[in-house]
Amino acid sequence: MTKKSALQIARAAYSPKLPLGLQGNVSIREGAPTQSVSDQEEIKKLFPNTYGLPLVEFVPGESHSNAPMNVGVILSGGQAPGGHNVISGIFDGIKKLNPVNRLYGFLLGPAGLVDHKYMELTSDIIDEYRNTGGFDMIGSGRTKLEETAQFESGLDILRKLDIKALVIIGGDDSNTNACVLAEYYAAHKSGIQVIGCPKTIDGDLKNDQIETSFGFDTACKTYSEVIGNIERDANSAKKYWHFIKLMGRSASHIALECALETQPNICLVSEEIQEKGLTLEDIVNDIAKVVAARAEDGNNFGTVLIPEGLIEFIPSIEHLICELNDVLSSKKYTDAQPSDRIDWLLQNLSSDNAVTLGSLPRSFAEQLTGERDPHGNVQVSLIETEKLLSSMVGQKLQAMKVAGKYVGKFAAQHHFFGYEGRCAAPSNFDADYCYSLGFSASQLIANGKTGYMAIVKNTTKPAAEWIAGGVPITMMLNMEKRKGMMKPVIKKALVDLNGKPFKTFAAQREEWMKNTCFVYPGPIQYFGPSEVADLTTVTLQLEHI
Ligand code: FBP
Repeated sequence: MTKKSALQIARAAYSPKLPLGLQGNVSIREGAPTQSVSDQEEIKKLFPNTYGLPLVEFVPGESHSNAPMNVGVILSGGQAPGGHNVISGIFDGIKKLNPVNRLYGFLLGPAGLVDHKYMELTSDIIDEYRNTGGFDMIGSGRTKLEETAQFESGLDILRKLDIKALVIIGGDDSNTNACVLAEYYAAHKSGIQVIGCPKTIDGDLKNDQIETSFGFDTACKTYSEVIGNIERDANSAKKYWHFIKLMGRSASHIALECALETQPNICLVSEEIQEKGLTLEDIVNDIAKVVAARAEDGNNFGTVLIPEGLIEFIPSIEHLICELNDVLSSKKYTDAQPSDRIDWLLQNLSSDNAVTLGSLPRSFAEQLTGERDPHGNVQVSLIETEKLLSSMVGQKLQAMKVAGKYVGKFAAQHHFFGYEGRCAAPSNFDADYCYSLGFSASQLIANGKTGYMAIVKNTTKPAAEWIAGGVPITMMLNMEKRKGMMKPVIKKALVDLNGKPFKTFAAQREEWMKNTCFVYPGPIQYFGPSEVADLTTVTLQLEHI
């Protein structure tokens, strides 16, 4: 048996809180038919069997008997704290419906379904993982479920195991795939239901129906704890500028939430940089100005938060990435198999993009032109923007010094916080939220729903007042260009520059730049007063109170 930490042992006994509507016998309340956020005609045509379904809500109800059923579950994409609680919520939910019900986990993501790799999740396995971080119970993966052969192979194993419904726990891409799979199985009258669950630390799977994706709360708290510690270190020694890159892929939600929690001197917000059309040089100049202004007050230290996806939002680099995505996947490039990728690209890119690529430090250009992920995205987590920015700021300050415009000392430290937060033990919020999502998924299944995502609303209130239900995934779709073709996808939520979280930050940042206003959030509290242990993110509070 593997050794457990004291916290793990104590935490295993935690009973996640459920909304009132899911605590006893449950009834379903259906709303009016829905439509997609845009492109209604096209999406209706693509999803004739799952379009227009009503929103549903679970409320206290009568007891009724439930026929036995087997359910399958898949963890898809990047890890996020709380995944195991979604699975334990599904498990407890289906066992409550009928104790003979069984749960199967497909291994290492969607590939497990296609390759028929699975395990039955029994109560002793589930109990080992209650309230733990990570996805290691069944593993995760990024295989895209999008081809008929994959759907058919999945169908074979689902039929063999007599599985009635499959729950896919994933981000926007995985839930889009869940929607396509639900439609396919409905169109082929396979009798198999597909339900999605909103996961991602990035916080970009949210809209009118989804208040937050699970894992965002714990990941941001984990990063904020460490940022707070760094700020205190900076304020103690007063000799380093810390450049801290934060995970989050394209959207800056994580950086913004951490800024609201820790009040750093600078937090870059990619969406604002794009809107203002700033260049890399503009960003460097702005940071250098803050460093110089603080140096005048004798403060040769500070913190800069940098969202992981920043470079994709700088217009000239965005254009370059667009062309790189096409060129690097073209036959011309694969046939050439150049020994020096950068030299080859400098000769084969359009002239503007070749100039941009040529202007970047070689190591950075190498990172930018590296391998794409299975969805065709640049792997922004591998690009060291924090080092690029600090070295360019250092050069700028040197030039300012020569011109007599800067008198301080500049020494930088670099950090990248990403993987550290993705498998943290879920906060009370994520433990409760995820368990409720899993329970909600079991009810959607019991009520014969397919093409739905499990949701829980009213999450800034105490858990008993949360409202559990389901949203048809087609309601969240719009048409977007992907790899040169228009595809139905769930609209990704970037930081809204008119939203309260950004405005709250923008109203205070001038003061945070000049003065030292650091806040030290400390570690996640799993036990103790509710106002500390059950606290949600500032983002969620500002968006929903
Ligand atoms: P998901 O979108 O799948 O939830 O993944 C989130 C994420 O953590 C991003 O923030 C990050 O850019 C990416 O995964 C890293 O991917 P990988 O785990 O493949 O290195």
